[in-house]
Amino acid sequence: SHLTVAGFDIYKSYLDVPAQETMVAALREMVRQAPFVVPVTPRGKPMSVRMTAAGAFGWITDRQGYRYAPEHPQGTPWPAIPQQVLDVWDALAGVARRPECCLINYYGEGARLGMHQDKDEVSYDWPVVSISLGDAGLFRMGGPERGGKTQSIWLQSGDVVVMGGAARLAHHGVDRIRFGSSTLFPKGGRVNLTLRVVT
Ligand code: MD3
Ligand code: FE
Repeated sequence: SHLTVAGFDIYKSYLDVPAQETMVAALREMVRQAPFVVPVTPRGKPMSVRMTAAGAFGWITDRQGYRYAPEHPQGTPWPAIPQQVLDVWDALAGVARRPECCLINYYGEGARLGMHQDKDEVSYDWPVVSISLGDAGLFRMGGPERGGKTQSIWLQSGDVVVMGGAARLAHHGVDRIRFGSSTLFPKGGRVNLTLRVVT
């Protein structure tokens, strides 16, 4: 239950429970301004994950394709990335750029995210920082090629992952969540915040 991929760093329980609760309060405010949507793949298939975003750009997908967009599909600007979230980036990414996108993924019962690479950013030179909240999720990580060997690890509430270097272009996904394994969200589920430099 340990991942050995160059550039993959996991900070178990980086956020304590009070810090997670503060982040959930900020999350509720973001979602009030920018509600979760059902993303649809370019081929027209609805994804099981619900998505929204904060920052200058949000990652969206619909029949038009995958892209970073300056507005929510409802036509409003994305909310600002909360300072508490930027503080995690500053502490762990240690780079000159600030994230321009905080993608917010919600996993309800049965939701998953298929294996993919994050390749819609202009540069892959910047790390990606991921914050897990709520129910545990089984994260799977492979290498730069599709269909290679993979390793899996459970990400728990408060865990933070930093992907840089070779890990930045690794294939990865979320196979399943342990619905109801955390009490952070009264109705259950997992939220992942992913911070990225996009331009
Ligand atoms: C490894 N999210 O939003 S976060 C995504 O838990 C995404 O919601 C997953 O994959 C989630 O694109 C995984 C951890 C993560 C994020 C980005 C990565 C791992 C990564 C980029 C490169 C390599
Ligand atoms: Fe990803």
